[in-house]
Amino acid sequence: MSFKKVSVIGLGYIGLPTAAVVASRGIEVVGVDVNPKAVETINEGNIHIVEPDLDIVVRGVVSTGNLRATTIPEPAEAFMIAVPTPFKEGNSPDLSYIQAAANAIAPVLEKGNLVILESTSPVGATEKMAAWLAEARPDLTFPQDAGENADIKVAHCPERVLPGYVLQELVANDRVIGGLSKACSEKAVELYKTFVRGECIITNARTAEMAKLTENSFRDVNIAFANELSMISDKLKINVWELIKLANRHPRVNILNPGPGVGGHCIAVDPWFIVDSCPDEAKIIRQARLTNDSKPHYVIDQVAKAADEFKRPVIACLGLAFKADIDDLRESPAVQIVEELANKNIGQVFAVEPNVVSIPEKLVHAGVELTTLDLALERANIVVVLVDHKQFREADKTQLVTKVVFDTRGII
Ligand code: SAJ
Repeated sequence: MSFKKVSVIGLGYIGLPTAAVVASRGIEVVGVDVNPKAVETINEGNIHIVEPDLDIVVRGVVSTGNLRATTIPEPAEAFMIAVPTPFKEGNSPDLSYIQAAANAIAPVLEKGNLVILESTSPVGATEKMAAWLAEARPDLTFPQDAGENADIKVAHCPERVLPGYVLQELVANDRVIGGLSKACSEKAVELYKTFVRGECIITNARTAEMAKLTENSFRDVNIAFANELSMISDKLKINVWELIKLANRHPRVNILNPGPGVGGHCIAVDPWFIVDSCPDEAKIIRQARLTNDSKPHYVIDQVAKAADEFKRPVIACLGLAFKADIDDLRESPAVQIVEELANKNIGQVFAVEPNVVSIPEKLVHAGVELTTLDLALERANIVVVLVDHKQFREADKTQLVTKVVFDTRGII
């Protein structure tokens, strides 16, 4: 095996599963994270995020010594960077985490190393990362100047795993590998082949960056279509779920599901990277973002109108996560809806979220109470289904007959 020691920078929703899977192939993996608490948790064989079966894999590789976490980078043969790429004010990409990761690993880089950027990035980010590395290490050569013979190989290989199915998709999905040179791509393929069963397809870094943004924008645009249909259907007094089911009977139609909005750190963010690069051309992509971002306000207005019919109703909001069966509340439309409903002070707002033990401070401040499903259903006048968690899909729904129900996920 050509890679004996690999370092993963950023031990979050992508980095930790990647580190664990690489380690499970018998490679020594050093995970690096700026959060000492996460590092401590992982070194104890535990995990700080919710992802099915990840705890078992992490416990296994930590106990065999194949995975260890630290806050300070150390030399390795390959570095896989999986840090956040949020957007700044004005929806332009914030590359500061990538820059910080590059600066952190630069001192330990050695001739022959491979550096891979896995974080979803705007077109040109891998070239920028290589430039930051080169600036920090003038004693080494990099592909942008030295081409095929560079001391350090650099590639972009965007992560494409679906939260909730990360362990399966990490291994099964095809990977797009965009090196800054042919030699960079080939070296990256060698690394991914150690744990990926899918195909590793070589392209250049810019195309790999755009491929990832395209995948998520495709989904965003299609969800926006479904969300637009749901609002049209409300107005025309049509059940949107039935409508979509019928239209999807056509052999070439496959409409996605409407919802309370689009959340998470990926689909609600990545399309903006394309819009930021090509504002005049990316018209549909921008409109899809605006449509999906407007959906939570639409839900809030509907619920507020219904609340007007009661004297201080109990409003039970089912789900806070950004989608089903995960604990991730980042950029969640459900959180936004619950917070704004509570701030409107139109009733008592209960939140039910079986995947967390506490709710964000801003919700506590707004007066939201985290309750069990049973209590919420017993006390509620209005029920708002915001996430299609398994517990809600399987719950006895007879109690709902007497309530005003807003089912944004079509589970009822
Ligand atoms: N959603 C809908 N209707 C749908 C599908 C999703 O409203 O029909 C909502 C979800 O509820 C959620 C949001 O969209 O709020 C995003 O969920 P998702 O399941 O579509 O995607 P993510 O963000 O969990 O993961 C996506 C995936 N990308 C694609 O499917 C093209 C995943 O493969 C990527 O690796 C991930 O983004 C990422 O990290 O970029």
